[in-house]
Amino acid sequence: MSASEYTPPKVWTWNKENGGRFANINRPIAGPTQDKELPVGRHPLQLYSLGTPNGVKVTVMLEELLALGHKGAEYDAWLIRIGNGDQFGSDFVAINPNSKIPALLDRSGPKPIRVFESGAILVYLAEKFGSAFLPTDMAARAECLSWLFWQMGSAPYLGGGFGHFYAYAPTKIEYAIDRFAMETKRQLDVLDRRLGESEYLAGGDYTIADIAVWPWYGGLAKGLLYGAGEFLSVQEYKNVQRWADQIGSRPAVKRGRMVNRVQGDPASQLHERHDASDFETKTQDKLAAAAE
Ligand SMILES: N[C@@H](CCC(=O)N[C@@H](CS)C(=O)NCC(=O)O)C(=O)O
Repeated sequence: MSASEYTPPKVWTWNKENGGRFANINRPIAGPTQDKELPVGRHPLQLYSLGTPNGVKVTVMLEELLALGHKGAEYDAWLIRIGNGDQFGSDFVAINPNSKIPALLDRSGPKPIRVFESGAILVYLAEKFGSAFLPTDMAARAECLSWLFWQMGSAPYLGGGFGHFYAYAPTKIEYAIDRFAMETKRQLDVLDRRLGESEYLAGGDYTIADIAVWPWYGGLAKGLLYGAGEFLSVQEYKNVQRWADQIGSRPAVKRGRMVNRVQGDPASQLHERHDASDFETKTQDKLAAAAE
């Protein structure tokens, strides 16, 4: 049935056959589907995640904290394969009742602290490590949190709206693609104007706002999301391009992007991270060579 022929019934019911990428993991109910224990490593921070834009925010933050010398930011990063439904396992749901990566468990205190939602995780880590990458001056802090929350509110239009209908939906619906392409370009223009007046989103300093926005809009600007660079004419956003390159060249960002990554060049994929040396020895190309 084409989009124009569809008349919604009086009461919506779950049609498992609706197709599209991720249709196999989408459900209209919450909660765990299976009893499943999560592994626990030796570090205080346990991260359960995947190298998507939302996951990358947290691994970049942890690598930046370690680069600043915060040894307490050592972490074990475990892979949650959302395509296999790992996010519906009982232990994972106990950390994130919303069943989405990233999810963090801080085991450094007497009682483990769970943190879910990438924005909340960034603020939690910033506060845990002396307001790192989160300004303490009231005005700069307000600007930083404003851009952080801008990302949390805006990216679903990019991912769930534009990305879904442009790249994943089983049929190309012009109305939906037009609507979300327009909004995505408007968001890129919002960023471009801001980055035309200041080096980073919150002002002169690199903050958790940049860490949150970069994996989504930096990725989009560099043509890495949904194969949509040309379609959205991303080269036009010169200030976003400058900022995306600047952040992408940071060593901690390069490392953070590798963690829990399961696609692309095998040399760029570190499925699990338990030690700083893993970047040199445990990427998929090295593991494959060692297994030969
Ligand atoms: N607002 C959440 C979004 C998290 C999110 O959408 N995660 C996706 C991967 S990027 C996920 O786990 N999807 C699995 C599912 O929907 O079942 C955050 O920022 O943490």
